Amino acid sequence: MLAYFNDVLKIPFEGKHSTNPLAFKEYNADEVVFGKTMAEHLRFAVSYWHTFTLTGADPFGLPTMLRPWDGYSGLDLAKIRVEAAFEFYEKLGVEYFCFHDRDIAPEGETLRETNKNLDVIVAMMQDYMKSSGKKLLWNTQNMFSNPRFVHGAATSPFADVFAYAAAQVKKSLEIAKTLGAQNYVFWGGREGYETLLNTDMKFELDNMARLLSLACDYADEIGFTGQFLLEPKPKEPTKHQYDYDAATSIAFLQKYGLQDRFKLNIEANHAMLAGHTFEHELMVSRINDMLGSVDANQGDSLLGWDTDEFPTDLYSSTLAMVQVLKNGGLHSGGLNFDAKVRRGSMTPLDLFYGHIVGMDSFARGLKVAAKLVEDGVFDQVVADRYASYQSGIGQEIAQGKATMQSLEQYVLDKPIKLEVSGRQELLLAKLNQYLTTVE
Ligand code: XLS
Ligand code: NI
Ligand code: NI
Repeated sequence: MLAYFNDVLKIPFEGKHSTNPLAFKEYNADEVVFGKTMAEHLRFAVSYWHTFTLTGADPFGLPTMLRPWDGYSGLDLAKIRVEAAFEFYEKLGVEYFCFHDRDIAPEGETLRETNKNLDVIVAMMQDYMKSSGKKLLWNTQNMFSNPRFVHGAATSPFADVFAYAAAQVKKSLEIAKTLGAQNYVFWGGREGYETLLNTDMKFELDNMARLLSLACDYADEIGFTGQFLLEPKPKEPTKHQYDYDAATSIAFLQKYGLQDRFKLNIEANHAMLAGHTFEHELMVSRINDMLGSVDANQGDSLLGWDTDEFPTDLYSSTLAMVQVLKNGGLHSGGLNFDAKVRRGSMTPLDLFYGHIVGMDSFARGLKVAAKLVEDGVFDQVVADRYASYQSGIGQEIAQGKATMQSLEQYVLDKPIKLEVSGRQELLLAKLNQYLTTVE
C-alpha cells in the first residue's frame, strides 16, 4: 500500500524522559490505571475535518497546509484522504474517528448526486474499517458551510431549507447505521440568530426540536442504536447559538421531551466562549446524567473565538478527567480531538505532533485524576464542608422534613457563626502537588 506519511513509523510509548518527538511520553495504551487500560478510559478520536480536510485558510489569508493529497480534486481527493486517514490512525494508534458528511465526499449538483458521492466513500471506509478494526466514534452533518444554510438549517425561516436539512440528516443516519457509529452528533452550526428583529425565536426552537424528533424516529425505523449527542456552543458562527451551554441545552431537551434520547458532547473551547470552565460544563452534564462525549481541545483566553487548539493544559485535562472518572467513564463517548494545528504548522509532521501532545496531556490528566479520586482528596473536603446536613436540622432539611416554621424556630434565638475556611489556596497547592508528583 502507498504510504502518505513516510517520515513516520508507528508512534511508540517511550516514557517521560524520551527525547524522541515522535513518541508518547505519558500515553501508554495498555497500561492499567484505575481498573481499565488508558485506551479504554480515553477512547481518543481523530476529527476528519481538522486533520484531513482543512487547508489553513482563515478570514485573512489563503491556505498554508502542505498535504500529501495536494493537487487532487473531487472524488479522487476524497479517496486519497480515506487512504491517508487510515494510515494516520494506525501510526498514531488511535481507535476512533469522527466526520461530517461534507468532510468525506464532495457535494454534487443535487442532493441525489451528493449522496452518490457519499456512497462511494462510505463503501471504501467500510472496507478500511473492516481490515483495520478502526471505529467510528460519531458522525454528523454539516449544515452550516453551504450558502443554502445562511439563515439556519432546522431553524431556517424557509421550509425548503428545513426539508433539505431533514434529508441530509436522514442520509447521515443511514451512514451512521452502515458504519456502526457509536454516537451521532448534532452541533447547530447556524441554529441561532443575528438579530431578533427578524427572528421568531419560539418557532425556530420548535423547529429545531422537530428535526431532532424526526431523527430519533428515523433512527428507530432503521435500527440505528448509537447514542444521540447535542453539542453546546454559545456563539460563532451566529452571534447567539441556541444550544448556548450545557444548562441551556439540557433545558431545551427537557422541554421538548428529548432528554432520554440525547446526551451532550462537551467541547472545552465552547465552554470558554460561554464564560465557563471546561470542568464546569462537564460537571453540569454529569450531575444531570447527560455527559456523553468530549471534544478535546483548548481555546485562548486572549482570542474571543473557537481557536480549536490541541489540548496542552494539564490543569484542564486533569480536572476534566476527574469529571470523566466520576461519570464512570465516557461509555459510548470518547475524547475527540476537535483540534487543528496552527496555520503556521503546515507540515504533515505537525499533525502527529499535535495529536501526540493532546494524547499525552489527557494521559497525564487521567493518571493525576485517578490518584486524586482514589485518595479522595477533594471528596473528603466536600464531604466535610457539607457535614452539617448529616444530622440535626441539616438532616431534616436534606430529607425534606423541615418546614418554614421549624426552620424559623431553630434560628430565632441562635447566633450563626461562620468561621469555617473554604481552604481554596490549600486545595490548589494540593492539586499542584499531585500534578507534579504522581507517577
Ligand atoms: C464547531 C464544532 C464542530 C462540531 C461538529 O465549533 O465544534 O466542529 O464538533 O460539527
Ligand atoms: Ni466540536
Ligand atoms: Ni468547536
